[in-house]
Amino acid sequence: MQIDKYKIQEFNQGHAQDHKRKFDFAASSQHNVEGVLQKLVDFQIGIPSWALGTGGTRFGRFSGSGEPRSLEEKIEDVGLLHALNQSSGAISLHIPWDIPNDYKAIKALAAQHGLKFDAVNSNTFQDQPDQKLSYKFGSMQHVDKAVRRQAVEHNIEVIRHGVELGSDSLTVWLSDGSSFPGQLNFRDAFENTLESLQEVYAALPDDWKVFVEYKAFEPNFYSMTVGDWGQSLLYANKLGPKAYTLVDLGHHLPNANIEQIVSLLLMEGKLGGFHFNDSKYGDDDLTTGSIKPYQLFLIFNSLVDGMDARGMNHATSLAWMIDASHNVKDPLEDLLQSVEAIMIAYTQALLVDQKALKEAQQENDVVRCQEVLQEAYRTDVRPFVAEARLRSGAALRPLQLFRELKVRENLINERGLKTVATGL
Ligand SMILES: [Mn+2]
Repeated sequence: MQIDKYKIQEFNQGHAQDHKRKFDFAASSQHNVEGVLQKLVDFQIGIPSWALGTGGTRFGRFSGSGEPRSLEEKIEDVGLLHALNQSSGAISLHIPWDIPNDYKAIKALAAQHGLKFDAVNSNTFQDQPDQKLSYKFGSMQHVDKAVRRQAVEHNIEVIRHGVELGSDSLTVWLSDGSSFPGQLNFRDAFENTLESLQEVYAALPDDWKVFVEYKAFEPNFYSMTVGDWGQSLLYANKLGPKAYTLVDLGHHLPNANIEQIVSLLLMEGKLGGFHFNDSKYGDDDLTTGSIKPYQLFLIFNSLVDGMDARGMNHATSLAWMIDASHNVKDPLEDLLQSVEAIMIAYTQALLVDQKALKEAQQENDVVRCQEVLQEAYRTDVRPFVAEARLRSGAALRPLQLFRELKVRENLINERGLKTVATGL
């Protein structure tokens, strides 16, 4: 299914008056509205191929209908999202779930939908049917050099696929660790992992980056070999200038101060990528902004402040991606909600009066500091996000149009009622 441009225009015309009233009101009390709008138009969030099907828990999966059955259909799905919001202009592939048969055709299809290929992701957290050695006791940390070698070769193969598609970064998330005290020697596990990562690093093309993603727990429950930002930063620093830390919102212990983490990583020039989701307890993979929207705003405030301090381009300096999995919602609707929440938090952060905040901090005026932050957070910025969409040819209300056009019903007609997205 493809969404015709005139349908979006027709829809927007129907909502134009209402939008204009809200936008004019919101814009009347802000400076530099044009600057903010341009930043919103430019900002793009990568969609991972594995978020397009219904996720599950380890207790079960309740598959939806009309899910993408192939890489081509996954690209089509992201194309639909991008047509609706013009903010989802990249897709992130997972190897081996998404190995293209014909690179040229896949690249052409993505280009047709206005999509780029974001970071490619390797997978050494499960065994594949044709795999020689098992990752049951880890991959890059493994005591057996042959297992480590296999994991390294897999990552190099992922880079090769990425090069063919025009991607320029590799994300490595390792499930390596231990579930019981004494199961492994922490130092050996770290050194084996570092050596393996160094071999992958050596295979990176000159203009590529590697992102070392950390996670506090799960699937291992006693130790994780890349367990927090400190460990990730250690690897990234030891690897070299092409290595960065990647922050996934759901990969922290409860109540971790993520805004402080991203602030310091940016200060060190070592924040490379970002995975959005939300959580109540752990790696819950819930819709971004559904549980802790204030935290999301505070994180964006640190991101904007930290990127501006280094003169970084908000849209292109970091790899922005959603990393979530949906068990009870339509995955496409969920992704539209996530993108909207990200754009709202980003806009609010852009509206923070950084000068006033700095002054209040210098005077130790704690009350004023909070007022400055919450002034931005409590501003209804939705008309700005909608205006940016209008200007880039997207729908004023993507989710509403998704339902009015009966996108899911169309996909079910095309693909069938009982389809299971490949990969998960
Ligand atoms: Mn992630």
